[in-house]
Amino acid sequence: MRCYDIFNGDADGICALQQLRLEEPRGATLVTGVKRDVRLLGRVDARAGDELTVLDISLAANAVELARLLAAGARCAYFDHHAAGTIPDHPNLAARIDTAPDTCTSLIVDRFLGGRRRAWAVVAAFGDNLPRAAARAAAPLGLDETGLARLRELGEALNYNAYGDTVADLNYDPADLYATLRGYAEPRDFIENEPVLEVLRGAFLDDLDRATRVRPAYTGAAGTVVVLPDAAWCRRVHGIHGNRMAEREPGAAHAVLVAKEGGYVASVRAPVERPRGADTICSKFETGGGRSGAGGINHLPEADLPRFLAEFEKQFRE
Ligand SMILES: [Mn+2]
Repeated sequence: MRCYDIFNGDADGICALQQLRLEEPRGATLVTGVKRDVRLLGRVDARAGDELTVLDISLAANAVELARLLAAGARCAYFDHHAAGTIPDHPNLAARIDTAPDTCTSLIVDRFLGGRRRAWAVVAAFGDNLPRAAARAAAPLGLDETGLARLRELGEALNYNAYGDTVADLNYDPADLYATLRGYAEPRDFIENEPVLEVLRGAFLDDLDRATRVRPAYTGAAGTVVVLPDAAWCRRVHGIHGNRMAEREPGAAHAVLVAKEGGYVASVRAPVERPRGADTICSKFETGGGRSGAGGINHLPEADLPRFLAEFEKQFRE
């Protein structure tokens, strides 16, 4: 019998596993990746009797592979908070899925464990940008303001670490990060004894500082468009940079483009105060789409940049 621990490489996935394995240690093959790499079950080749623990990746995105593994006779404990689609009714599947907007996988695991590793769930909730849920969960721990702030910093740092196109873009491979974490029962001791938080905070501030220094490709009545170069730090920080700009200037639209071979990956945010039109502009390009408040284009060919800037101006000029 072999065990596989399959988890999203962000704060939520790592802290969900941390809680479970502190309670029930087991040697398992770790399967993880960057935050957006959610189709992790495709990498697992399990046989009858093997045990899979799956954390913080959408069941909908893994449905075909999950069916394959269950049919092979594997047993699967599945914890998640993303839209699941149809949950298979299979005797070897124990699915604990809650898509409530104020929960995350680590809080679901916390409930499952009766709160026995609560501090890690608090770290994860902060990492998943659920500060109110995190503070609620932290209440029984009796932390002072500094103690709570440290958990928040760790959650946000672990979350930042997971952004990139491939593991090579990241400061730490999430599997290594978990291997370092697993020796610590309490996040407080991890923070004090390992350099990880300091390293990630420094890297984050560095990335953000570099992004802030890039002069916009367009500024006008509609908002701001920034084009970042083809580099690992840009793939790590472009989303957070976009959020920060949007919060600072809620009346304006924003787009962040990251250069890659032959073109750009684009993310577009409608003005926070008028969250409409991001999907409209992105859909005008072949690989674009999204929601009204935020959209993206997977591959914006280099030659289409002028047309993108014109559409941006037209869409968001009031
Ligand atoms: Mn999550």
